[in-house]
Amino acid sequence: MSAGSFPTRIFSGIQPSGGLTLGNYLGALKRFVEKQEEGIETIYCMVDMHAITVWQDPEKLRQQTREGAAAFIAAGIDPKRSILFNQSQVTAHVELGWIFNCIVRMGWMSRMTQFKDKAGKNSENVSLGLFAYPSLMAADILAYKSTHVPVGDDQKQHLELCRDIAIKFNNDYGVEFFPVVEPVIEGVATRVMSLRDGTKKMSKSDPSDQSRINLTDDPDTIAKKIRKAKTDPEPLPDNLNALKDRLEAKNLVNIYAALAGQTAERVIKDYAGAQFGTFKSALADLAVATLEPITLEMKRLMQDQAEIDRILGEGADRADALARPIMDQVYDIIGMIRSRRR
Ligand code: AQP
Repeated sequence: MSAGSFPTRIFSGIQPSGGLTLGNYLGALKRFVEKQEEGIETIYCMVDMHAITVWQDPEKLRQQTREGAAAFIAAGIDPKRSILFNQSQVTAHVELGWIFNCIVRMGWMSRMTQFKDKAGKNSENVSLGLFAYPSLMAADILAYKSTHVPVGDDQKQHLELCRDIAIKFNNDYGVEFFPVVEPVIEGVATRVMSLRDGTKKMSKSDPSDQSRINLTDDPDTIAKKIRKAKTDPEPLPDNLNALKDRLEAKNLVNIYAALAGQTAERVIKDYAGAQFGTFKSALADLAVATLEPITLEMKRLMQDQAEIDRILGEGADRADALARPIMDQVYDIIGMIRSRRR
């Protein structure tokens, strides 16, 4: 079953494993808003169950979940038009996650590069949850029979796994039940890189705060981080090809293009021959102009945390109403007795 034979439904999520970054904004949030504006049914989630695959301080986790939700709303997600909630409030995710753990093969999981990157040399000591993460992610998506998933480039392999899980479930049970999802990885900022190392993704859990721009950073901090971003001594060239091996410079050009809504080709033409001092100053102005209104609105929203919790609860009720009938059918398909009176 391709995604095409199912009604279009968008799902995506972000982990509240820290404060959101410019990478999360450009690679995910900004695009979530665009999908909502296209009038497509959109379901967005703070995936708190994913966050605990590495240790989280409980109070910080609650705050980061609220702050993430505030970032969604401040960036333009309207909780009336989109469904916005936190994952743990809708139990279908973990129920289907377990079922998918029994569908997915160890060999498939062992090939997941994000696990290898995150576990590093410490793979004996990380949680089983971190290993099983992609199967829960497939459940997040398929609990709603979602057809399209806007994500950054780092999630591509997990979405391929989600497709394999849907196909295997459908084959194993002789049904055409789950859609084979389409990844939506678009734009110039599908992989925003660290400001300190052009080979590493900008990440909220990078130990260096200088490596990223946080959505909570004030204008001075943003400008300082951009000014200090690693570059090289050469001025900007007049074509993108010449940036092939200048990873840090290429990253800044891509960030500029994504923030300005321009192509990277346009940016390089406009700044051909410019020194980094000039370019970084223009980039800092652009980043502040884009992010400052979002940061201020997040701050305002965070003053009424009960309201954020209410929005998440209402979103969870709406999400549950979509997922529950799908889960009832899943249990029926796999042969589980459902005789409780609800
Ligand atoms: N650097 C990035 N560039 C473009 N997109 C990115 N995303 C994350 N980082 C970048 C996209 O944001 C969405 C949510 O990701 P996530 O926070 O759930 O998990 P992640 O991909 O593991 O992001 P982080 O910041 O690296 O989190 P930690 O440090 O906790 O592991 C996804 O669509 C992702 O592609």
